[in-house]
Amino acid sequence: MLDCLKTVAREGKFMFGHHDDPVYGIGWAGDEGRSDVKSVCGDYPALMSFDLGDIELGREANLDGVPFDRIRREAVAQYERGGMVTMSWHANNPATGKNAWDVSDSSVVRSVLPGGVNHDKFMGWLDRVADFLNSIKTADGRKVPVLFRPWHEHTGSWFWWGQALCTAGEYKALWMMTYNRLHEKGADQLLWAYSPGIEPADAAAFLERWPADGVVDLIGVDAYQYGTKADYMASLDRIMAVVTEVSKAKRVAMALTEAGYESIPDSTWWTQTLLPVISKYPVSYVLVWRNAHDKPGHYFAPYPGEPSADDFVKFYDDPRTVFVKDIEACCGGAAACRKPHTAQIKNN
Ligand code: BMA
Repeated sequence: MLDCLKTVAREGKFMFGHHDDPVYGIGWAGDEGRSDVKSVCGDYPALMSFDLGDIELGREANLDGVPFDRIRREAVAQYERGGMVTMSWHANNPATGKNAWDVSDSSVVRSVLPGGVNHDKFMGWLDRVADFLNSIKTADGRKVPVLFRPWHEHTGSWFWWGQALCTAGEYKALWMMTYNRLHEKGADQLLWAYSPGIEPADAAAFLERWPADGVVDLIGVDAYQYGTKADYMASLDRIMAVVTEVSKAKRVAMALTEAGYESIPDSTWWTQTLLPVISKYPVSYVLVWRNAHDKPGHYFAPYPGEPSADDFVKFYDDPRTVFVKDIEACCGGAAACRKPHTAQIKNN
């Protein structure tokens, strides 16, 4: 999977990704074989993203109501069609029992570290994450590789693991504890993505909470448009230059781990805002957030009849974008990357 991500960027292309792509969209929820992106351009995204929030509580469905069984099934299907899967985790606040956005207390990260009052409970949460990820297997028992993206947007202060809510040392310890526990549970099929927000002013600030070399495979940022096109293009350009510098220094892949313009109030956003900036940098993928079926106006990808849909088709047709049908030609696909090297040698 890492080979694929790197190959795509080396060829001057990037994969398109969409959160919760095959499980709901505008005007539908739970249908099989459906995707707003596919309805618009005839192809699934190369990368699909899902969220693990609420798995730690042992729930059947995640924080947005998507059953974990369905997520597992869709992750396997995406892998088998040659595509990639990434997962974020909006983990509940382990101290207060409220959600990930509860920032009422700045001792929460400390409380889950060794010696903290919530440590034992939290290790149980990590085990549930590991068990779920390890359960995502093909029919012949191969674990599906997943780009895991925990503790994201941590340079902002809206999640309990955010900048003002813990020290750099505590954040790093949280990352390492997560990494080590998942490895102890055998989750060696994962790649790890480190994705702050747009806050870091330079490479040093970007690396302030860098957990350690060797425990991150891909870096990126979550960067949404809120203001004008010019402001967004300038801020995206600035932060992608920082990400590129860090990616070269640390020899890790890079991406735009979340992006979008809620309700897409710009009918040429895909080819006139996103593409011109992103094409300047060696990104492996660009991922847009979900098309909520139950939150009016909360969508980031087009759907049939949506005003930016025609522009999205141009974006799809651009030789630089990679969707699932392109991925096989580009790098052989995620499944090919998982072939053991010895088997490849024997076959040659
Ligand atoms: C946010 C919003 C929320 C959602 C959360 C986790 O950005 O989309 O509605 O619950 O992500 O997916």
